[in-house]
Parts: sequence; C-alpha cells; structure tokens
Amino acid sequence: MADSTSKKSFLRVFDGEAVSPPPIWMMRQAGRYLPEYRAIRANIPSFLEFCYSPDAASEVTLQPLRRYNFDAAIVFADILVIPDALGQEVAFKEGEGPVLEPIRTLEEMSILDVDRVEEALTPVYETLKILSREIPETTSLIGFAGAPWTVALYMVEGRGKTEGERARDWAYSAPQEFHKLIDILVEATSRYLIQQVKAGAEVLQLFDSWAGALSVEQFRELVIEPNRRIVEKVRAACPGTPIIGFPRNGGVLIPEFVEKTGVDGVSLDHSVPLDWAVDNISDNCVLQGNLDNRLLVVGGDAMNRGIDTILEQTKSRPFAFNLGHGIVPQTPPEHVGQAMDRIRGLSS
Ligand code: 1CP
Repeated sequence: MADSTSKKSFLRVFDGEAVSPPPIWMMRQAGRYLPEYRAIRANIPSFLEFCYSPDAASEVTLQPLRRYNFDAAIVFADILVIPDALGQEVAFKEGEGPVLEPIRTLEEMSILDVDRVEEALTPVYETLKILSREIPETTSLIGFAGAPWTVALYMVEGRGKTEGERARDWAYSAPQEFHKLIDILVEATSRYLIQQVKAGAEVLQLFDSWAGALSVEQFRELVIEPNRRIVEKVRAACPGTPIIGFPRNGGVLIPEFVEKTGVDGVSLDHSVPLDWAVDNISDNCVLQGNLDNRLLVVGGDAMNRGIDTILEQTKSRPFAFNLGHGIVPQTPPEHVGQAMDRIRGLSS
C-alpha cells in the first residue's frame, strides 16, 4: 500500500503536509540562462513555433530537470499563446519581446474567437502528454496560463515593458467594454487549463504578473474576480487538481485574493514578508516563493542567507520553494545547483 512518502513531494504539500526540505521548482527554470536551451532556441526562428513544437518544447522542459532534479516541471509554453489562439496577431521580436496587433476597441475585439482556442492549442497538450511519460516519477507536472488581467494588458498595449496604462484607462472609462475582453479570457483560459489537466498536468498555475499595477478597486474587479471564476470553472471539471495563483506585487491584498478566489496555493513575489504571509494567509493555502531572483545572479553568502531565512520562516507550513519572479538570463547555472543543495541541506 502506498504510504504518504511515496507520493510526489510537490503534491504532498497540497495535502497539507509541511514537507521538509520543501519541494522546489523555479519560475522560468527552462530558458536563456541555460546554454542547452539557447542551442535549441537558435534553430527555431519563431518563439511561438517553438511553443507549438512538442518535441522541442518537451526537450527544453526536461533540460533543467536533468541538471537540478527539481520536484516539478512546468510545461514550456507562454501566456501569450491565448491571444494567438483567439486570433490576435502575436510575434516575439529579438531583443524586444512580444509584439501584438493591439486591441483597443469593441470592433477590434470582435476578431477574437473563443471557439478556436481549445483546438489551436493542441500542440501544448501534446507536449504535456510527452512530459507525463518522460519526467521522473518523483517529479510533478505543472500546466499554466496567464490570468485575464495580465494577458489583457499585453493584448491592449501590444507589447511588454509598460505598466498597462491604456488597459487601465480603458477599464475605468468603459468598464462594460473591458469586461467583455475579460469574459472572453476567463472562458478561453478555463477551457485551455481543463485540456491541460486532461493531457497530464497535475498542478496548475495562473500568472497574474501585472496584478500590482492596479488600484484596490481594479485589483478586486480585474484580478480577484476573474481568477475566482477560472478556479470555479476548472475545479468543477477537474476536482482535486491544485491551482496556484500568482498575484504578483499584490501586497496586503494577497490574503483577500486567496480567500475570495479559493486557490489551493499562492506564489509570493520577493516583496512579501514570509512571516507576515504565514500569519495572514489562510492555513489551507500552500505558500510558494519567494527568493529574489537577483540572489541567484549574485550567489554566495547573500544567496545562502536569503534561502535560510525563507526556510526558517516557512518551516511550520506546507510550502514550496520558488523565486519571487522568473530566473533571469544572466543567472550563472551553477548558482541554481548551489541553491538546490542549500535548500536540501546538502551543503553548509
Ligand atoms: O527568446 C526567448 O527564448 C524567449 C524568452 C521566453 C521564455 C523562455 C519568453 C518570452 N517566454 C518564455 C517561456 C515562459 N513564459 C514560461 C515557460 C516555463 C518556465 O517557466 O520555465 C512561462 C511560465 C512563461 C510565462 C510568462 N510569459 C509570463 C508570466 C510570468 C512572468 O515572467 O511574469 C509573462 C509575463 C510572459 C510574457 C513574456 N514572454 C516572453 C517574454 C520576454 C515575456 C515578458 C514580456 C515583457 O513584459 O517584457
């Protein structure tokens, strides 16, 4: 008979267990800091095509697992596959990041077709199926999507490196119009996540990377409520699949986010004091985070101190180790291995 320790450690935290050492994965654990990623990326000119190539996408998902033995793998894809699947023009330009044909009126919104999404994203489900067969049996498989506000920001602005000013203005000046866009995204994202679970995703994460750009009122309306609706829809179809929210830079509104959305876990950015999170976020919610990604660039004593503080502050709670935001390309790969050893108590 299976005892609790035979279950994957990342899944055990969602059963309420304070696993020690905690399970570890890192946002953007696949990516440009790894030379073996850059080698594959160099052969595929279009980033979206890369996301839609199950062999290449599964290979780069596996690369960091071979080096570091993470407890979870996150499927290689991007949050902007949703606007692409809805019919918006999306491209990734070298040195510039994502570029989209902006949607700023109801008429421009009318090109979006929710009914295309599930089928258009079949390659991502294929990647998940390959990964379910190929990841080690102790490793959990994570599926993901961007949360509606964060995806809408890129759809409206047409590019990254903004604070979502146009999107926020639109949401204030014509809330009914903006809510139409959010409704489309709630539906498309829910269907996409449900298909990911059917293809083998064991845990889901919703990235709301730009949650912290909003006022309190807009945070409730554009972050909490859409995340809540997605959790409700996905849970109805896939009961038992843990869902992690990531309202990045949500600050003091994070406990309210957890309570109202009903997420099973919350990923915390590096500005959140973990002792405060332990005291203020419901015990039923797994905490995840929140090492500053700059500490992985710097390494050494500063990194070790950051790790030790996190472990100390979370030892009584079901917790998964992660960063406050994704690994940056300048990160020396050996620092990631040193961090893993430190977290697992394999170095002094
Ligand atoms: O040139 C390259 O190789 C492209 C770099 C890259 C990568 C590796 C992009 C472009 N996306 C990804 C993969 C990716 N994106 C993953 C894969 C799995 C993993 O973590 O290993 C995930 C989960 C994402 C999610 C994502 N994409 C988010 C949410 C998380 C976050 O970082 O805040 C966001 C905001 C994006 C948009 C995006 N995609 C790529 C870039 C450069 C950006 C950011 C654009 C910007 O705002 O400047």
